[in-house]
Amino acid sequence: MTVTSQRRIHGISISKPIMYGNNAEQISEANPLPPGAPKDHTHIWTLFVKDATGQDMSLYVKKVVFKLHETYPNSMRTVEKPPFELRESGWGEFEVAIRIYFNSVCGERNITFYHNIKLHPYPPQAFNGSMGAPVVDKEGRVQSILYDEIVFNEPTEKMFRLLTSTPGSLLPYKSSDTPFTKECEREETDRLDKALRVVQRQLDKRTKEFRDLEVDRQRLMQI
Ligand code: SLL
Repeated sequence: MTVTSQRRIHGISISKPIMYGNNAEQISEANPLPPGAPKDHTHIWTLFVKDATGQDMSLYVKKVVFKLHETYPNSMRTVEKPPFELRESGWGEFEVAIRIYFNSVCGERNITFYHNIKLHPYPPQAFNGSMGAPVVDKEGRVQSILYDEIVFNEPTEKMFRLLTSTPGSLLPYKSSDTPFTKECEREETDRLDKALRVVQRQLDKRTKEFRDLEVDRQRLMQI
């Protein structure tokens, strides 16, 4: 990794909204036990982490490692391409550690966070309105999903370009590491400033949308 590609933009941070959690369905005739799964498994669940705006996370994520309960064979599960999700069956709820490894161009250390896999639709009061309380969707699936943000402080220049590219687009940046002249640098800073303002507006809008959705969800749970 050259010095140029690791150069950081001071004074800004970029936040990427993410959603993570699990959904779960009871084993039934319509939703049978996967071949080879132990007979005492009662549910099929999917655990996932994704970009909340629908952007392809592999722009900046190299892999996601899910550390399951030790009752699972090969409890460290690595997913190296999107969708960053895991489908499994089981009988019990447990806490899973989710570790995100970023692309080396990001110059970021990995991050770890935790999620409680939920299989059952508990009454809302059991969670006292706390985040991540499971809800049941129209298809009868249990959903326990949280919204969060990954904040990149003083991102590298390449990382900044990655994160401010149009949502869902392919990498628009050139990988040339030619040093900037002063003038180029000023132009580049102006361009980045403009891009940053656009992205910030989009993020503010999305954040508000997700907050509103969370409020609606909390309200629905009280009904
Ligand atoms: C506990 N919460 O603390 C429980 C553990 C473990 C869940 C739940 C399947 C493992 C297998 C499974 O559902 N494990 O295939 O046997 O005791």
